[in-house]
Amino acid sequence: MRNRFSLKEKSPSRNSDMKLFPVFRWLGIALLLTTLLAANTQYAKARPTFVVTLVNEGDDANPGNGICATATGACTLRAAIQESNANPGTDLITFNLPGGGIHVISITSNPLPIITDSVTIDGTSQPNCAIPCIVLSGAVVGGINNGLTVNTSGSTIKGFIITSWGNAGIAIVGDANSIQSNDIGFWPGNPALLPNGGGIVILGSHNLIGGGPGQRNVISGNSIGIGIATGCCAASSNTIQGNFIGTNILGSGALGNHGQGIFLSSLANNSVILNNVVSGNLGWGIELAGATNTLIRGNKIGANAAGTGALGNRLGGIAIDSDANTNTVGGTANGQPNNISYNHGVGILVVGASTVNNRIQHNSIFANTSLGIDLGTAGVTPNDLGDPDAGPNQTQNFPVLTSATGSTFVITGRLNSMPAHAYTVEFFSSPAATCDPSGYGEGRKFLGSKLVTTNALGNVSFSFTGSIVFGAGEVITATATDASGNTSEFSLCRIAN
Ligand SMILES: [Ca+2]
Ligand SMILES: [Ca+2]
Ligand SMILES: [Ca+2]
Ligand SMILES: [Ca+2]
Repeated sequence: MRNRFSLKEKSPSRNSDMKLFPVFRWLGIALLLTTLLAANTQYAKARPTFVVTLVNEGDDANPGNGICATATGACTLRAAIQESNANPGTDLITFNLPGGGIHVISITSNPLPIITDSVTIDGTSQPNCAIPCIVLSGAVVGGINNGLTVNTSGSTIKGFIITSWGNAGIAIVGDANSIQSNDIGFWPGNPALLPNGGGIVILGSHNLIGGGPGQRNVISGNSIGIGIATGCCAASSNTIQGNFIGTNILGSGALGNHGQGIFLSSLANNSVILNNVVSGNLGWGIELAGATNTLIRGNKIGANAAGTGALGNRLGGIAIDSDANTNTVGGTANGQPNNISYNHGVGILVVGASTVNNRIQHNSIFANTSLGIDLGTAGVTPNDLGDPDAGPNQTQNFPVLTSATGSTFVITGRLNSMPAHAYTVEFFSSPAATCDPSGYGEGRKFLGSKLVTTNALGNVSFSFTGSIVFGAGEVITATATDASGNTSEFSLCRIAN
């Protein structure tokens, strides 16, 4: 339709030009032909949209005939999925349920069909909807079922409230699917949690949970928020971006998942956890239980979405354990550091004999009740001479600061670690009187870093001149990171003079 319309509109204005410029005339005709051909191709590929008009259940009477209809002629979500599965290629399922307010699709008999063929199921299509307004509830069917199981690639699920499923709200078995704009584990405005076992469980690769600001999922109140590779299946290169995990829909209050906000097993690799708010959970905000090559960047972990107040995770901010290695928390570019604050417990825990090469850089870590970074045994793990000890992050020795001068922004200190090795020393400031009771600090504001190399005895002294202002009384701290990415605990606090 759009192409025909544009053809009619453009023809009159081009007539005069055609007389003067035959080349343009032929070019114009060629363009029109191309447009028409494209329109025909589009038409040939056009696929039926299945419009769900009934919240009740009911099987499709004739899957594969291109029509979503039960025996009584209605299109239910169950029938639409059956028809989409039977109709090879990507279909679109939209909604036009009668009435306003919240529409509850309560599954009563069997779980919905597994999605086995690419589809977009768009809850945002429902008219008169304060998105999301369509509930997929497992409260009646009970059992250990998933709300939706995506066993295909290239599908999109968006705009639902998904509650009360014994297993996952959404389980993704396939690759390259997108899950966006859903509220999972609660009804907005309803104080009662209606948890799923897991909000979203990912067992495939290259899937996207969330995305830009309009694509945020709010995943709260479940046993765990998001699990990657939990139970089976190597899962690679999945992205969790821009979601609220453990908070209300505004990101202003806690609505914690009962366990971890995000949990990655040892079968998860190359995951990207970007720009989420992971706060208010009763377990860890994020646990990397053996996961490798994870990038954790730009998140608020323990703070509210505005970054102005406390919504601490109950066990701590991030746990890196079970031989998880080669993970990165933060980064050197704008937007990559995380805000890890207000957690009950440590900011970042690294434990396990072979849990190594976990780089922690440029983050803002503050107001956690225990250490900002804790390697191994709880509490400050003392430096060992020459740093031959192994263990989590090789139990990397931390620097010792000997002076910090507010008027010149000069920080001096020394590091003893492995002989003739290069280390990156990062410097941080925190407001006055915020040093941990242990005397060791956290690091609220990243001031800069300096690359140093130890001598044959493992010693190096350094003097760093920053460009970021700090004043007398502020708390100055530092970390050391070796070339493999083993980051230390924070140093003893040095109060700037
Ligand atoms: Ca049919
Ligand atoms: Ca420790
Ligand atoms: Ca060591
Ligand atoms: Ca050590």
